[in-house]
Amino acid sequence: MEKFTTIKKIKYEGPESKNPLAFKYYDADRVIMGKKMKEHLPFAMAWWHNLCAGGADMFGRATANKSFGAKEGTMEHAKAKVDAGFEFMQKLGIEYFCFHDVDIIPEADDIKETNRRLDEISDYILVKMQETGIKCLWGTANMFSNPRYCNGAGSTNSADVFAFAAAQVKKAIDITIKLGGKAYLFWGGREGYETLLNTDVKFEQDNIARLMKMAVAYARKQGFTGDFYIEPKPKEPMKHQYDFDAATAIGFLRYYGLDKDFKLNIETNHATLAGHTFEHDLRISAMNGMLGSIDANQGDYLLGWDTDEFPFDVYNATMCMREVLMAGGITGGFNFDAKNRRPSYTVEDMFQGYILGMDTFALGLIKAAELIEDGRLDKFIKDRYASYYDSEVGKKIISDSTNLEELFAYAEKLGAPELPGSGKQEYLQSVINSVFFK
Ligand code: XUL
Ligand code: CO
Repeated sequence: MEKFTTIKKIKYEGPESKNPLAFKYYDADRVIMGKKMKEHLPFAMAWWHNLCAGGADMFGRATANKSFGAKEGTMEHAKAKVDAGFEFMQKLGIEYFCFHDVDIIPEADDIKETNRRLDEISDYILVKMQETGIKCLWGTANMFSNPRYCNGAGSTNSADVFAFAAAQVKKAIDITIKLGGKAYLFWGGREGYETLLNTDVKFEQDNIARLMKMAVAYARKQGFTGDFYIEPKPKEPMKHQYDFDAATAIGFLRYYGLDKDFKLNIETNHATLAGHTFEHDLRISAMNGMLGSIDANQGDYLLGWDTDEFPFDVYNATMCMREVLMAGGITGGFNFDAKNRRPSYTVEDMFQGYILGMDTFALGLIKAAELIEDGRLDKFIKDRYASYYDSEVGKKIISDSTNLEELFAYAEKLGAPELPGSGKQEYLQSVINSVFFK
């Protein structure tokens, strides 16, 4: 039965359109730099925000009704969410979804019953996938909401809780494989600490790696060929989280020999919480060959927490798409890990959040391609390092054929180098504006 009876299929109407339920920039089949927009931008729906969360916060209960006509906490409700989710994705032309195990069913007190429910709902989801052609981008286990994970999952001090986490990961991998997921994700929300007074950091990190290694071994044994992802985040809910940012997660993966199986899922608002720009964490991942996927959202510069807003900042989306284009695309997708603001509680708001996000990324793609075609930024960067390619000493440095003694003698002969050339930040920023508003 149709759940969103007031909403028709969302169409592209172009920038002149004033229709609040139409795309202004996302034109799925428009070709940019040789590829269709929908191929550049494999969008995904986040099951948890879109189908589960009603806008509750620490100070008040939900404003949006996500019952979809069924009693919450029942399997009927779980199925109603599947129906609503697939109708929602179809109406928006979204081809992927991402889920946590407990987003798709109400968790039972007993793991056997939880797993039975997961089997039942994944059968139901599979049918919908076959009917619609919609695919699973990634699955994950929620190992942060249940009180048993108050001290973490892989990093917990309790061996029984660790074993329970392992069981949950096994089942979440089974369901992800069953749904043909492209990747399996770890977001370590509680994998961190509140105080070093009670924490053995090395012990905890060793155990997180053990859990990840077991996950890889198990999934590969089942024939899973997709990527594993770590989604870095510096804090919230824990004060200090081990997967702080891209650089930290890459160091961890290399140290434990997990870097061949894992890539990173970079989330805008997590990068900014770590004190970086979004494009910084994308660049660090890409240059290490580990840019896997993106959780697309944005934070609020006035607030110090993860607000998970729908992407609106076109400059930011452009810088993201510039990184993605320069990296040759991503193998994952763009998952809207985003939620409506609490006072935006209607069905139209749900659709308009996604329309905003998809249009913002479409604009980002268009503008990033224009920046690359304009060429001034790339040329400036190339020229900036020219002394390494043009001079004898530069060539020696980058071909690893000199040493401190030789450079010492060179410096003495030189007396003092000239200033290294202006960084021209203000000029480059004006280039961006001139490409944006021509
Ligand atoms: C939390 C967050 C998660 C992960 C999946 O900040 O981003 O929703 O994406 O667990
Ligand atoms: Co996320």
